[in-house]
Amino acid sequence: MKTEIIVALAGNPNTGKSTVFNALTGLNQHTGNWPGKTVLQSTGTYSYRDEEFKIVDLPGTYSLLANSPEEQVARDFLYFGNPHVTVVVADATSLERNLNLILQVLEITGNAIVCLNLMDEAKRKGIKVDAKKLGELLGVPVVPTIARTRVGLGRLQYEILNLARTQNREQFQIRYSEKIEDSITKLELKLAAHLGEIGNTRWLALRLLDGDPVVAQSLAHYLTQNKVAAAFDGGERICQGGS
Ligand SMILES: Nc1nc2c(ncn2[C@@H]2O[C@H](COP(=O)(O)OP(=O)(O)O)[C@@H](O)[C@H]2O)c(=O)[nH]1
Ligand SMILES: [Mg+2]
Repeated sequence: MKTEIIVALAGNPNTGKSTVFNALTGLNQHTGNWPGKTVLQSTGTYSYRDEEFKIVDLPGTYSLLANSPEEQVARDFLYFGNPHVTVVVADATSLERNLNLILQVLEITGNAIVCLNLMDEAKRKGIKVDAKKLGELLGVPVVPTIARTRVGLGRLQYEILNLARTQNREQFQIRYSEKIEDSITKLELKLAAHLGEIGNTRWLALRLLDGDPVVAQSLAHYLTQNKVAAAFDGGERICQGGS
């Protein structure tokens, strides 16, 4: 059987995430709760150019740092679920606010695409966004869309497939002060020894330096189970959840 390409859909509330999700998956949807949480989980599937995609509509969040159950679900899935591609749906009319989440996602994964939605609203308000330039600055594809009328969704599907096949080698990185960078390096070495292939030890080190209790707990859970596949791999358990 062919492996499915797992796509996570992240974004602030009201950016058109569900509209994108519905447009891509149509009736091929499944809803339930995230394991152990009262947070709604929607997954769906679609085919494109002979590939099968499983798309996970994450809860809408403004950040991945605070501690609401929604933010925990989104963050854990992006990190431990290790999706092949993460699409961040952003509101073109308030890019600055949306960039907060975009940058946090890019610190977790370089395999990301920005879906710059509500382009019609932006135009109506006289807001111009240079998608190409933004893509160059962030190092990921930026696809302008009007999800409500499906404008740009063809290109979005194409970019998802393309990224799933190539995977982004150069990840966007925020440099911190020397002292923090030193601590990150030390922690990363220790984490790499335990985690091996799970990757992005830099992000984990940053969260541990934040003193983030939830990440520490998720990490402990992950290490004790070390059944990566059973817990999160490719979203298997997530996608089997629910009714
Ligand atoms: N004008 C316009 N409205 C949109 C677009 N995409 C979504 N919407 C509308 O924005 C509202 C919020 O969309 P929804 O998909 O529920 O957002 P979510 O909270 O991110 O899941 C709905 O009324 C959608 O119909 C778009 O590109 N342009
Ligand atoms: Mg929604």
